[in-house]
Amino acid sequence: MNRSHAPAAIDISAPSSVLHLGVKEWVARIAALTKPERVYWCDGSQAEYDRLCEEMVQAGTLRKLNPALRPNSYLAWSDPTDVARMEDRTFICSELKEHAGPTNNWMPPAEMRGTLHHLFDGCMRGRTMYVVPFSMGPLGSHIAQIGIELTDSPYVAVSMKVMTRMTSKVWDILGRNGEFVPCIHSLGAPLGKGQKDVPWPCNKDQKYIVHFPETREIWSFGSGYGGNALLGKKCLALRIASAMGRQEMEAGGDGWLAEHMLILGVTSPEGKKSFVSAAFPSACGKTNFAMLVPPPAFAGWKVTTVGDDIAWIKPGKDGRLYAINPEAGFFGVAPGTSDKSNPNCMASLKANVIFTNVALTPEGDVWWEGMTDTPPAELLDWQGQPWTPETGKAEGRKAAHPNSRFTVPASQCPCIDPDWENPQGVPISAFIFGGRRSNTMPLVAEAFSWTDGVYMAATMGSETTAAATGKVGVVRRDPFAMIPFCGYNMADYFSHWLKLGKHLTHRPHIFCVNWFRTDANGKFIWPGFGDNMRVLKWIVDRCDGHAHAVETPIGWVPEFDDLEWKGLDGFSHEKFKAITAIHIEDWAAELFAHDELFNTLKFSLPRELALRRELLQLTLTS
Ligand code: O2Y
Ligand code: MN
Repeated sequence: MNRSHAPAAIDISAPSSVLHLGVKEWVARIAALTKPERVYWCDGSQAEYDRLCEEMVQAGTLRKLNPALRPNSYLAWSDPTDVARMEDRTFICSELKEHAGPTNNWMPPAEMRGTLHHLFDGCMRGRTMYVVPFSMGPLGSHIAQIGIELTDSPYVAVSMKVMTRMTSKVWDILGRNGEFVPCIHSLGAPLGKGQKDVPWPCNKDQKYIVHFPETREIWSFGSGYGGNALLGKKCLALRIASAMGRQEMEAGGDGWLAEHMLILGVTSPEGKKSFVSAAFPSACGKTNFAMLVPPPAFAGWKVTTVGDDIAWIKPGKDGRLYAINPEAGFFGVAPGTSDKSNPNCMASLKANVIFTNVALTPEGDVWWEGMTDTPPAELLDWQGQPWTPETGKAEGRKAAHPNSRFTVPASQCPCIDPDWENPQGVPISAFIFGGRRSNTMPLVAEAFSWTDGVYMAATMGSETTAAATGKVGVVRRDPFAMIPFCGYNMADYFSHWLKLGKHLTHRPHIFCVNWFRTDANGKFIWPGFGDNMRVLKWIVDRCDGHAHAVETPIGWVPEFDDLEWKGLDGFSHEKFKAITAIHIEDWAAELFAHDELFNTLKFSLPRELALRRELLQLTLTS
């Protein structure tokens, strides 16, 4: 990093409400290392957000959208090399390699600290270092955690206001010696004297997203995008938090779960309310499910959203599990989101949004593939280039980047649950695990037991899509949809789930779902979207003990007449059979793939899971 000319002494003094000496010392230490031009302590106010956004408009990072069409909203176009999370640059630096496990990148902590020290030395030169105090989860909730992010990106600072509870009230919660997770982020793009900045600074050569689970620290270098840079989300709320939840059980406490799960509420016409939490890998319609609109035939049923991506789940004194959404906003994928696929999401996006890497219309609004059936006649694409439907098609060029995003307060969602900020959390009746599978997995199945459910989730797989990988239909194992997000050894994570379940007196039921079985022409058989309500109703009815099911080798499944079909007249018994049948040949290959996964994790794989696999093999072949 650039180490030329020592910076003049800068004012790092904290606001008077910061009483925590550890925080002040840490900020001073990181400022001395990174050498910013100034340090700014954020208060999380609307005035501060508006001012930082205006400064970014002046700098060319943001474009203000037409206030008549999209009030108080902005568009950012990132550097084309900085468009997504980078799993190959993400590290879990536990003292022992086996504690990170075979599914994480690992480096010895001392070696990584040396690398980071070198990279961060002078990396904020010419920039402002923002001190961002935030709470993941409602302020003061016993399930919430405090983080402080130091970042040289104003885009990150304003995005953190949307995605977390970013407020100077955090200083009161911390007091003189409260615990916090230190998160250090730099774009890795220092500015020399008089050097003109670019709209989206980042480091094109070096990127590191590093977690130290034992000391609970996060260091991120080189990227200003999404999960690489908004460190409260994947880094804290999943990787560090998952390790914390297990450490607390290993230390003799109850332990808890940090999961890549949405949380939703389902209310029946009789007013009976249940909450479920569901994990899906990417490209499975997770946000659509979180904001599901029941079909007209389900008059009186209501689905409400507690969270769209992450759940923190703790045992309560009553032996049940309670979940909070640690986030305050949605950072969702734009392409494919429309009034048809997700009207609640579209309604959330009417104002106060930061869009990233979507296309710009001549009227000063946004557009992305799938937003409307007919694209606008002309646009500027996500790289600022003129785009028309014709040139887009001829050149195979999308108007919006496939991973383009919206950042929006969750409070704007019309179906937000009244309890979404309840500090006690909401009681979970069911866990649902889904994947994208053209065959093998049935529409829905309920596990026979907690252990069987953990097996179902541990062996989850999902087929790749062209948008995500370029390759279509390759099954990737993604246990619990946590492969990129577990902050420790995945096999130990399975054990943690098994142990936690043993201590519960009221265990949630566990289900797997698959909306994506295809027919001989490769067409989806199940209509999905709002019709997933039919499956959701069966799930909550099963939890209440009044829905029929039949036993299969993989779990309890509904018969045709066990689902509500009102309003879906064309769905025949044959189609139902095609999405629920268990084919022995498919399952032979599936069990082989489970074995491969378990082999990778064999050093600490819980015996229960290996035994469950054997039993499944026997029942499927006998
Ligand atoms: O590419 C990114 O940085 C965002 S990834 C993301 C964002 C919101 C919710 N989930 C995800 C994910 O990768 O699971
Ligand atoms: Mn996610």
